[in-house]
Amino acid sequence: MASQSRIIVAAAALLAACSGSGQAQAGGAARQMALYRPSNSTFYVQGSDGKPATEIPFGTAGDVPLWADFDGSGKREPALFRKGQWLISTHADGKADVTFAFGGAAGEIPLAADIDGDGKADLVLFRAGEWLVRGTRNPALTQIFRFGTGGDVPMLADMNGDGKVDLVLFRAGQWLVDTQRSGKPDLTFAFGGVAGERALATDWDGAGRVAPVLFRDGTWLASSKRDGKVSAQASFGTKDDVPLAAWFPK
Ligand SMILES: [Ca+2]
Ligand SMILES: [Ca+2]
Repeated sequence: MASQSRIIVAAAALLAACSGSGQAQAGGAARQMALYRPSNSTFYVQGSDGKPATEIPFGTAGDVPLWADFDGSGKREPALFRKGQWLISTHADGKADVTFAFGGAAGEIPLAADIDGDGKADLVLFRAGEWLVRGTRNPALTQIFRFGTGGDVPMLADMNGDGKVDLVLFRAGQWLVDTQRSGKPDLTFAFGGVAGERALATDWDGAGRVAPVLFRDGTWLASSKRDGKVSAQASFGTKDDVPLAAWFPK
């Protein structure tokens, strides 16, 4: 398929630039998985060192967790979206040292990824097919993209490996990717579709190729070839956890 040949041309730049895709952490090729547990408002970060997951208590009931490189340091940090307030813990210590106000309407879904390409995650709100972007290059300007509809699960990741973050939707087992930000999917594939699963797009193998991943009650399933088949899996977390990123360098 033509789409697969494009996938292979993965730029290493996206590792640093694309916080929506499971970017590399600075300073080494450590495996990492991250999730959020709403029941105790805690981030859990699992490394490859055999130690128990790092726990970062941060948030309160109703917060939406985010995991992105907001300050361009090359490392992701935990953040929360709370009714239009963005609370960022730059030092990953559970203290919100940077805050923004953006959004707050009912039903919107917050996302964070570097849309404008300056290395810092931008604030994004998905409102039933509208993507509102408050970029770090020009925070005074809100960019708007249209792609998808209410009920879609939105994601931001560089699916075609050209170094630019793409708009991604998960819709009942179908993945729709708009790499041109044109409002139309130009890359589609099927993976998943089981009730209760959560979808994320992440740089699973650390090679800069973003894989679709499904999280089912603590089991992570990746489909590196995007052929609908599970190519790798891992266990981390449990039911009701929110998967944030997985990175498994070879
Ligand atoms: Ca940015
Ligand atoms: Ca792209």
